[in-house]
Amino acid sequence: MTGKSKGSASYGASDITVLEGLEPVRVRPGMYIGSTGPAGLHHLIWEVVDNAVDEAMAGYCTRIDVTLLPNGSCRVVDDGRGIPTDEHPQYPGKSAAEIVLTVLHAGGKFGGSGYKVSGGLHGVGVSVVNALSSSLTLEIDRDGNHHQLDFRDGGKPQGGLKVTGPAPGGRTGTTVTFVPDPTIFDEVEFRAQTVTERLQIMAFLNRGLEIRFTDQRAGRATKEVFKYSGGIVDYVRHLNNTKESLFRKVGYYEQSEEGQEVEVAFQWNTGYYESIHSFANGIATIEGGMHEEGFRKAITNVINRYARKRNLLKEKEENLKGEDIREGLTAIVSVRLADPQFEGQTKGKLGNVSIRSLVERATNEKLADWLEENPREGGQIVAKAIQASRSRMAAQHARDLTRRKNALDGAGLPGKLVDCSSRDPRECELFIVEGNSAGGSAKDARDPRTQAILPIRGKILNVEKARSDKILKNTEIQALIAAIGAGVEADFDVSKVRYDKIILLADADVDGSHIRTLLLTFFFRQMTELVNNGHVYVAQPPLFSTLVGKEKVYLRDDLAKARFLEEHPDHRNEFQRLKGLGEMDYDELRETTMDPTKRALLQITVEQAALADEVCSILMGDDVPQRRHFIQTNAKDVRFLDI
Ligand code: 0RA
Repeated sequence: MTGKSKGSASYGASDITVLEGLEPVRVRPGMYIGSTGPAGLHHLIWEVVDNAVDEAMAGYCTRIDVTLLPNGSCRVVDDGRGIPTDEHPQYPGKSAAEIVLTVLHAGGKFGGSGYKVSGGLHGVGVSVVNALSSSLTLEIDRDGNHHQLDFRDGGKPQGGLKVTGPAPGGRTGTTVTFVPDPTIFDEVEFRAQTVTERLQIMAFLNRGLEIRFTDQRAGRATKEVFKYSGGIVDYVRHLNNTKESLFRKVGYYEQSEEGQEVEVAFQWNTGYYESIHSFANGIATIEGGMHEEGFRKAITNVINRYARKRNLLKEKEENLKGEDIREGLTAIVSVRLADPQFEGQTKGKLGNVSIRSLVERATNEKLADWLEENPREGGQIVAKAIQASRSRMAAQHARDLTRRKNALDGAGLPGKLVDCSSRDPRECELFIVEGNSAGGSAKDARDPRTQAILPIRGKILNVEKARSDKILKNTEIQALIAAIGAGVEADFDVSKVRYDKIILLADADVDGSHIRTLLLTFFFRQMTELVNNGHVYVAQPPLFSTLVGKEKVYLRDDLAKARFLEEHPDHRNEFQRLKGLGEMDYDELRETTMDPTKRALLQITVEQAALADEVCSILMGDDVPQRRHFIQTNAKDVRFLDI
C-alpha cells in the first residue's frame, strides 16, 4: 500500500496500489510468517525444510541437511527430485524454478502434481522465504545437470536459471541458501537450539528420514544427526526415557482412508502426568483439536470395555474416568490430511471434524486389538487406572474433610499455630517458619495482634511427586491448609483466606532454600489463586552482620554490603555471613525481618510464579515437566493465516 491518508473519509481508490509479485510479503511479513521476531525468523528455515519434507513424504527424498553458515546464512540441502527446471507453461521464457521462488503459492501446486498432503507451514511456499531474504541462491540437481539462480533484495532474480555444470555424481535434489533480510527482522541470528529441537521432532514424525544439522558459525562447530527407524515409537521412547515405564513395549497403530491418515504411539509410565502430543502434517497442535478429541474419547471407551470384558472392573462398579486412564500416559497422535484447518489463539488447534471420527475409529479398533494381543500390559494399564481412580476419590474425601473442619470456625486450627488476636484478615499475616527454634524466636518477635506463626518441622512433602490423597494426608500440609482456612485444590476459595500475607521465613542456606521451594511448589500447585492474588511473600532475613563499635549492624544482601563498604572501607574483614535465623535473637529478628515498618518482603508475583512453575517442575518433578517447558517455548511460535 502506498500513500497515506489521515482520516478514513479521505481514503479512496487512489490510495490503493495493487501490490505485485512478492511485494505484499515484504509489506506485511507478519501475515505470512507470524512475526518479524525470532519466531518469524525461524519460520524461514521451517518453510524450506517443510518443502524438503514434502518431497520425503512423497517418497523421493531420504536426507535433509541444514547448515548455519559463518556469514549468517542458512543452507538447506535435500536429495529429492529437484524443483522442475523446464519452462513454465504459463510463464513463457521463465523456468518453473524461478516461478516457484517468485510467485506466491506456486510451490508444490505447480503443474497439478501437487502433493496430497502438504506439510509446508500452511503452504505459504518457499517464495515467502525469498521475499524476506536479502540474498538467496537456488541450486538444483536434475537431469544430470547442476543449475543455479541467484536472487537479491527480497527475491529479485539475477538473470535466469543457468546450467553451471554436471550434477555431482548424477544426484538429484534442491539446495536453498538464504540470508534473512536485516531490514525486515528484529534480529537475524538463528538460535541453534530452536533449530535442532524442531528438526528432531520432524525426524521423529517422518520415520526413516535423515535430518542433519551443522552449525558452522564462529565458535560453535556443532553437528547432529536425527534419524529414527521407529518414527513416533522412538519419540515415545525418547519422552519416557528418563522415567520408569509401566511396561517395556511401546504400542503403535495407524489407519488411513480417503486421503487422511493417523498414526499413534503410546506407552504408560508410573508417574501422575498425562503427556499427549498431537501433530497435524508435522505441525505441533499445542491446543489439541479434533484428532486429540477423538483419541481421548476412544481410549476411555476402549479401556473401560476391556476392563469389563476381563472382569477387572465389576458390573456394579462405575466406569473409569478418562483422566484416570490417562494418568502416566505418554502418547503421540500424528495425523496427515489434505486441508488442515488450524484454529484457536495460536493457530494450534486442529479444526477438521472428519479427522475426529478417523482417529476415534482407528483407536476403537486397533487399540482394542493391541490389548487383546498384550494382556499383561492391558492388565497393568487397567490396574494403574483403578489406582488413580481410588486416589482421586480419596483426595475428594480428604478435601471434603478439611472443608468440614474449616466450617467449624477455628475448631480445626492446628495445635502448633500461634494465632494472632485480630480477626480482620486484611491486617493479618501468617509467618511460616522453618524449624522449632526459629519458630520460638519468631513467636517472641511478632506483633501478637496481627502476626501469626506456624512452625513447620523438617522437609514438607514434594507435591510434584505425590498424588492428591497422599498430599492431603501429610500432617504439615494439613496444618498449612487449616491455618490458611480457605480449602485446597479445586475447593480453594481465595475469599476465605484468613491472612492477607502468607510469609515464608526460612534460613538463607541450602536447606532453607529447599524448604522455600517445596512450600512455593505447594502453593503454586494446590492454592494457585493464593499466588495469583499476591498473598504469598518471602521474608528476607539479612545475609550479613558486622560490628560498628559495639553495635551490631545487619545487611540484607550483597548490594547492601557493597554500599556499607563504600561508607566504611576499613570494615572489609570483620563481616559475618548469617546462616540461620537462630543466630539472631528475637529483637534482632523483629528489627531486620518481621517489623512491617523496617523489613523488606519479596512478593511472589504471577510472572515469577510462571517462572517458578518451570523451575519447580524441573527441579521437583521427573522429566515430563521439562517437556512441558519445551512445549511452552514452542507454543510461542504463533502461526499465521494463509491468506
Ligand atoms: C514443485 C514440483 C515438484 C517438486 C518441487 C516443487 C520441490 C520443491 C522443493 C523445495 C525444496 N525442495 C524441493 N524439492 C522439490 C515436483 C517435481 C517433479 O514432478 O519431478
